[in-house]
Parts: sequence; structure tokens; C-alpha cells
Amino acid sequence: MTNADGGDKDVDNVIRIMVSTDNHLGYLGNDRIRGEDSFVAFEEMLQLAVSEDVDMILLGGDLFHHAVPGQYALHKCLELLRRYTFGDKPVSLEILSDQSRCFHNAVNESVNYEDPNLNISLPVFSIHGNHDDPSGAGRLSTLDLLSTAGLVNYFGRWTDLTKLEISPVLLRKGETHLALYGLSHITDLRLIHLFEEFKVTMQCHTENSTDQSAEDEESNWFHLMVVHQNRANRGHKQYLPEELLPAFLNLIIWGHEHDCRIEPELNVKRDFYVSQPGSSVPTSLSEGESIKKHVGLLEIYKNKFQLKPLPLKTVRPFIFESINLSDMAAELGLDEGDAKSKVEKFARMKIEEMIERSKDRLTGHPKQPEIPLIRLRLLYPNESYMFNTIRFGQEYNSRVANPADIVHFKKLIQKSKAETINLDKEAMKKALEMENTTRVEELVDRYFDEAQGQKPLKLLHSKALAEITFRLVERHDPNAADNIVNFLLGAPRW
Ligand SMILES: [Mn+2]
Repeated sequence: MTNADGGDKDVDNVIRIMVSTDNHLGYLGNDRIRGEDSFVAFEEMLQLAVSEDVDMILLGGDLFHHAVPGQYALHKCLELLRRYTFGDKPVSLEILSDQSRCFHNAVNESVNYEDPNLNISLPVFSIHGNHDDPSGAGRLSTLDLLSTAGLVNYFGRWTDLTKLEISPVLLRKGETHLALYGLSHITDLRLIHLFEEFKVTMQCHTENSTDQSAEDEESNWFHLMVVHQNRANRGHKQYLPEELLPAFLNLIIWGHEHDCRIEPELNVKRDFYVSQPGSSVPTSLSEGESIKKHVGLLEIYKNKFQLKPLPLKTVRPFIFESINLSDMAAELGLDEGDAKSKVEKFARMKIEEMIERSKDRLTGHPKQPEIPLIRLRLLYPNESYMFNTIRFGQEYNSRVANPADIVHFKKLIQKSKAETINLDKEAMKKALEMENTTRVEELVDRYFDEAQGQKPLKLLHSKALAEITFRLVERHDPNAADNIVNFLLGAPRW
């Protein structure tokens, strides 16, 4: 187990969760080739959950691609959930909290497996994402329909946009206590403002038996959160910085980002882990979406966890490659004659090679579609290199799943060549020779004193760099760079 020795865990005490996100059911539902892809991958996840005999499934939002899904997508989802999550097997998760506020549009105001009129063997818990967020009359998400039907435990739904009070779903299995926090998608800008105004409160649940010490109590609860926000920095206030989330959390399952980064990553500032499972179906032909798709088997024992990535074997092979045609100009002779035809010929050769490579992604699973997704991105410096990509794609109608957009031309933005600055060995030697240079920040400072004039720094003054070095090395301050840069920019610190 991560940060654990494994210990004496046993089946009755370990909470096992199948983790998946961004299933985008109904994505390209009308596409003759790709129409079934989202359902096939979702069904594989459900089958894995059953075969791994997990206690619950946790979804990170965007179960549906459209806020109002078509009949087919909705029917397919209902059918799959009925088939895999109903049954006689008892659910071993005991619910400890008063759930009347936690579950949205649940007829019995609690988890579906406590509803005496339903026979649930595998509970599904889900927040909503930005694709299946509430809309229309009554502000309903499709998850509300699933919740009312008793198929999904829809939680983490905010109802008041002026403040967020996130209280956990409390679950227990033997010795393991799980506090499950959900935050359904909310625009990043609004969320950041709520954080800045201290209007986000997350109840840290440590309550246990009163005769234990505070330390024991804390270690008895595992704090798991699921969010659906931008994680990558997409501009100021256009993403949720991980460190805005409270340090008492142990693990965050991050939805919304489609690239698979499922291996838990430690956030050193907060001392929690973040796992980003990624989507189960690619919805854009980007490089990140070509990373192999996974779901996760999360096991929690007391305050320890381990997360085992399980590769999805039914996902359509997808090969992405990006080529800068400027780099190929000499080799392909693009500066003379018919550049367009030469580029087209090169692209044809490349596509063949990529189709060949896609075969490495075949898993042998009977439901995996074999016709691959292929995306060749060509960066071009001028229009004379471009050919008609629609006509080009028609040649691959039966061999590639996305014939209309195999080749994507992208204009190369000419940047002034970055100057390569090498270490000034002479200046470094002089700096090292100086007496009393015992501190690393002095070394930085003196090096730039010696080298100044020839190679001044362009982004930061050398004094600032020296200060950052000092704080990092001497003070072990992991925020040093952020703080100094923010100070220099005059930006608010939040
Ligand atoms: Mn999504």
C-alpha cells in the first residue's frame, strides 16, 4: 500500500473501489464506426468491477457526453447499470452519516442499497461533470434521473452557488472508515472566487469513539475526494490549483482531464495524493488522449491505500504523431518543385506506418474495435505545403476510424530563436575561487556578478534567483519560487 507496509489487512476490512471517470456515454453516437465505443469501454469497466468483486464504483463526472442524452445513450446506460449492479450479493459498506442531505433526488434519501424496494449488489457513486451538469426545467442532471431510478448514488451536488459546504458521505467496512467528499463540476472561475472569499467549507470528519486520542481518531478515517475541474494550468483562475484543497485529504480522484495519469502523484505542499484516471473514451484526437486508457482498483485499509491501474482492453487503438515540416524541408526537398505533392506523399507513407503501429495496441479482447484512430499533425510554415485533407482521408475510409480528420495542418508560429545560454565556466570558476563562498545563494549571486554584462538573466534578476535558491536550500521552503515570482509580479497570493 502507498505509504504503508501492507500490514494485517484482510478482506473484511479493506474497502475496494473501482474508480473511473469521463465515460462520455453517447459520444459520437451517430458515427457509423465509432458510435458504440463509449458504451463498450463503460461495459468493460462494469465487468472489471464485478470480476474484481469491489464494494463500490466511484465515477468522477461526465458519465454522459450530452447534458440531455439521446434515447439510445440513456437506454444503453440504464440497461448496463441494471445488468451489472443489481443482484443478491450483499453490500458490505455500512453507511454512518445522516444521508438526507448527501444524495440528490434519491427517493429514499439515502444510498440505493438501503432502499428496501431495490436489490443492489454493486453501488455506483457519482458526481456530475461539465457535460452532464444540471440544465433545463428543474435544473436536472441526467444523474438525477438515474438517482430517482435507484441506479446511481448522485452526491457532491451543490445547490447554493454563493457558498459551498461539502460534507462527506461516511462509510465503514470493518476497521476502515471512509469519508467520501464530492464536488460536482462548477466553473473554475466561480470556484476560485468562492475559495478566495472563504466560502468553501469542508467538514473534516474525524469523529469516532470518544475514548480515543485525537491522533488515533484522525488516523482512523480515510479522506477521499472526487472533483471534476481543470487540473492543468489553463490560465489565471481557469483551473483548480491542487493546493487549494485541504491537507487533511488523503487522496483526490481528479475527473475532467482526459489524459490518463492514474498513478497517484504526491502533492508535497499538501501531503496528499492525486490520481487522474482519464477518460475511458477519447473525445479529441490529441496527444494526451492517445495515452493508453485505464480504470483504477482502489483499495483502502484504515488510512492507507493502494491504487492498481487496470488497462481497458476494449479501447480503440489510437496513434498520434506530430511532425514539424520545417524540419523535413531539406530531406523532402520542399523548397523546390511541387511541395504540396511531396508533403502528401510523405503523409501517405507516415499514415501507413501509423496504421501498422496501431496493431501493437490490439489486446485480443473480442469487443475491441480494430480499425484505429489515426491523427497526424503537420506543422507547416507556409500554405504551399498544404493539401486537401478531406480528399486525402477518403482513401482510408475502410482502414481508419476517423477518415475525415486524419491529417491536421497547424500553422507554425515563428518564434524568434531562443538564445542558448551555456554556463560561463570562467565566471563559475572565479565565483568558486572567491573566499567565503560557503553558501549556495552566494555562489549564484557571484556567478552572475562575474558573468554579468555578457549574459544577464531575462526573466528574473540574479538577486531574485539567489533568494529563491537560499529559501529552497536553507529554509526548505517549497513555495519559494512561487512566492518570489508572485511578489515580483505584484500578484495576490492565494
Ligand atoms: Mn470529460
